[in-house]
Amino acid sequence: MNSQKDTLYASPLGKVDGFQFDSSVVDVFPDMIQRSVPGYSAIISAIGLLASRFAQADSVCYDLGCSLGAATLSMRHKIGAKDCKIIAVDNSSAMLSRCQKIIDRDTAVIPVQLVCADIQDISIQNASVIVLNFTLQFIPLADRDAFIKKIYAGLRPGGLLILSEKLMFTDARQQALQTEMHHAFKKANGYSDMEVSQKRASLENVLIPETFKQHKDRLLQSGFDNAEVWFQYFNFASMIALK
Ligand code: GEK
Repeated sequence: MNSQKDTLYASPLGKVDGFQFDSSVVDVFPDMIQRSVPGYSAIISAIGLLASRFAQADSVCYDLGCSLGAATLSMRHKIGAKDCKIIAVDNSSAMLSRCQKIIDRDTAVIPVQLVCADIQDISIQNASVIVLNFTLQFIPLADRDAFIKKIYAGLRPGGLLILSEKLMFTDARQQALQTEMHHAFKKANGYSDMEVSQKRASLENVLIPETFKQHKDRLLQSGFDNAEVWFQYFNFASMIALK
């Protein structure tokens, strides 16, 4: 299942519609995320290492907003704890049906249950690892506090939340520089100025980033007593919080 090259925004679009995870995105998704999110592959690999350290016997590892299951596969190949299962959730049926095909071809033994649902509506229980790899940024701001509280409640003591997000910065010069460097990253990966600007327009009001402080404050208010950045590459970061 080879990924096609992402050319979705390569031609001028009179009006740029809001970004949707539909079948045209599914076909190019691995190429798109790799060329757009600095450090994506490093984060995916580290999710496997973290899961192998934190997955507890008889528990569930959740991959929320799983897309094509990259984080699920990384965990599935690294977890050694007995009787673990992975529940991977996405509300795009196009993503999930492609993800199912990818999981079916994978030979690792840990059971994976795919669920097509809004991650805010599922029950989260008996979790030792919860992954939100670039997904919270698509949840409405007003719903994020309640959602992170639900995650905290569903984690076992000793459990781990991995939260990767595009970040914003309160300092205007930092915000401008980090945005400029992200665009330079995309251009170095072959995207044109027009592709960068049309994609930015499509994500306006769809992907809503926050600052690290906003994330940390929410995690602390939700019950976690710690939250740190373990990885950052320009305005893309991955955080861990321990229950
Ligand atoms: C990866 N984690 O490759 N409920 C369920 N899924 C959702 C919701 C929601 N409310 N909102 C968005 N999604 C993946 C990458 S991509 C990140 C995650 C990106 C899903 C959406 O359908 C998409 O598949 C995913 O979250 C975000 O490690 O494209 O920037």
